[in-house]
Amino acid sequence: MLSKLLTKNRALFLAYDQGLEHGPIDFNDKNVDPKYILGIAKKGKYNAIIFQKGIAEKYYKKSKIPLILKLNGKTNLVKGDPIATQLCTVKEAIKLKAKAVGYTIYIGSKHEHIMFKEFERIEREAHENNLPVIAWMYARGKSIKNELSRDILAYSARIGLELGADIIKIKYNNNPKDLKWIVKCAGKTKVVIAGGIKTNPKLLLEQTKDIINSGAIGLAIGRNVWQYKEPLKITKALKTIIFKNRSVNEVLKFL
Ligand code: FBP
Repeated sequence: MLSKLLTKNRALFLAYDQGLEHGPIDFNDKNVDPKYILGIAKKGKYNAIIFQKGIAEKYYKKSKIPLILKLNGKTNLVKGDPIATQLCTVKEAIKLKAKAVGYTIYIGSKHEHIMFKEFERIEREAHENNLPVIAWMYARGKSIKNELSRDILAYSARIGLELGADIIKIKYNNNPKDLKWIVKCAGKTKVVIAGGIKTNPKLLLEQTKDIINSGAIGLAIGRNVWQYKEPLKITKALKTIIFKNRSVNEVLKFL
């Protein structure tokens, strides 16, 4: 099921669901346009692009880049323990020719049981239709003291495995030793790392190298690519580390 989404068991996905999660505050005149993002995904030959339904319906149609359709989401306007409920069905994802579906679970939130239940139903339907499921596993809510602690990240990873996710997407806490343990806890569920807010490009490449060396299969990254002044340059550097196992020094020349 996963082979269509991976290259040599590694992956670089381009995430563009921030318009719902954060609002247009993440965008400028260029990257506010989904066509610009599709251009980066195509020219950069990403393994897949991640959209919510509305953008997929209006912009994706003739694209050759595999689509991961996000099936739930929330805004950051509501405070308190988070919940992201289903916004789109597996059937709609199939109609849009998605190659996988994505779903966020806020573990630790007092609403996690609702997301577990919804995830289980979505996952069953997706798997019946040979669609892999990617779970964004984010520990959030009043009961979570530090969402980036080794134990919380490892717990998130293990829940992803227990629930049957094919890939989990988690945050990186900048500690390769922790990530090795986290990847171990995920077992046969593969791990990709979220990009986060825009950071120094050299640091991003160093983190990517550590992430790959720790056993994660790659990145599902957004702002650090499409907010970068030349997204195809950072893409080339990331891909050379992820797929060709090159060092940071070897790829710095691409920037
Ligand atoms: P970025 O690489 O831009 O951080 O995107 C990764 C991602 O998981 C997006 O898919 C999602 O919109 C966003 O981060 C959510 O992040 P958060 O919940 O921390 O605001």
